[in-house]
Amino acid sequence: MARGDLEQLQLERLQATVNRAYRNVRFYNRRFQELGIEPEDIRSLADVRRLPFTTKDDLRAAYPYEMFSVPLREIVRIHSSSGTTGRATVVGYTRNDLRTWTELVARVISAAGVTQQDVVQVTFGYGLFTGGFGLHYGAERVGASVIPVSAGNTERQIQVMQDFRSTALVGTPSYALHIAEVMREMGVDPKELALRVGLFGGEPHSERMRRQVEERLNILATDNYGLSEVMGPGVSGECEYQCGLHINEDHFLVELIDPQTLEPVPYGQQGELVLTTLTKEGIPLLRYRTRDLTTLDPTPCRCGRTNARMQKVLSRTDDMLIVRGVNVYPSQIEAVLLDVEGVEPHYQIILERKAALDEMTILVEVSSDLFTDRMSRLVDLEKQIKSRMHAALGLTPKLKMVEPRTLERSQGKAKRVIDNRTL
Ligand code: DLL
Repeated sequence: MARGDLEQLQLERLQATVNRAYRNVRFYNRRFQELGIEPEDIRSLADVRRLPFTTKDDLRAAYPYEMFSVPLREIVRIHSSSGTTGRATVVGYTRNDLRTWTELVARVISAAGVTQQDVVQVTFGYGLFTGGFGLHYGAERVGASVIPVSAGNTERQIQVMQDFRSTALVGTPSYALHIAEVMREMGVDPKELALRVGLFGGEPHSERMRRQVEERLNILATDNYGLSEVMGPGVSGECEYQCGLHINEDHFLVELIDPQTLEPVPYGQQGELVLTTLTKEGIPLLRYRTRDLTTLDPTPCRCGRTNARMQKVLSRTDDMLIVRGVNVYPSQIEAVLLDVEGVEPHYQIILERKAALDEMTILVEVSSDLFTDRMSRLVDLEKQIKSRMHAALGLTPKLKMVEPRTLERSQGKAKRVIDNRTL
């Protein structure tokens, strides 16, 4: 779609969404009154900036159904966030919402090159988490043969992969690496499998981590992004060129803001992604602050798609760690570690406070031959990582090198940071 046509469609849909939110959701009605605006004030796409922001806390306060803009009898599906970082948030879908969701995930899956010829193995959990059901229906919509294995039981996953000749793997990137590891232990050669493509999402993973997944499973790995509050997976996804995630802009209006000043950030610069839903009926969201940091590129892609692309999400405004006053993102630590030969893509960051001082320890798995070799190699590696950490972060963490398979593996999203400080 040409930009002009897209913008016209977006404006019509934005106006409808604003009307729906204003009339049916008390929270928005109140916020409009506080701001002294009415739906009729939204005359252009730029007017989106006059609308109120919505945050995760607003959704929490509305628990469970206060944000719904339709009566419960029109809601046909309910999902929820896990609530690990606070009270859970609940999302409801109307029949049309489910249709849209399916369609948008199908786009993401098609962009990765998956067709009705493919056998898609879904390793996301089926449950309140949106990953399993979201990818499942999208893959069915494409016409692929879908295997709903769900999360866990890694040996069985591999057995299924062998016997059913799965060609596409769906899950978190960290679980994909774990599958590769168990394959090696079982003596299964990925080259002998039918697997050719992987659709990964739900958690950040660096470019280097992606390459490791690709090498170890002998596949092309694409990244896809979404969040349950806004819909689940299907917000954006990469095509086979792997150069940014195409945003489904006909259903989501994107803005990028400076998380401190809340002012817009120009193309190419990093900012917090803010999304306004354009077609959702169950829970229309205006200017939802995702806390995810990215950059936007509005230029058309080599693949021919004209919608804007967002760069891989590597960090969030709320995952920044402050260690002895130094700001550190886990993604920076991952970047340093995976750049060093001999380091495995499994690590954990542990924070403690000793005598009023922060202490950061990084547990990192290194290849097993390092433990059987001369001790000096391990010492050299440690020195090398420390000096690179110092250069990149401005601080030198403690390092603990451990043997492969020491750190706990997750079957869903990996837990990289354990903060034991009582601040
Ligand atoms: O993780 C939805 C999803 C499922 C997306 C499966 C893709 C595949 P939530 O559990 O609500 O929803 O978590 C949303 O996870 O705000 C990001 O911080 C992070 N996230 C999701 N996808 C990616 C990704 C699902 N591809 C939160 N890269 C988001 C980086 C991601 N972070």
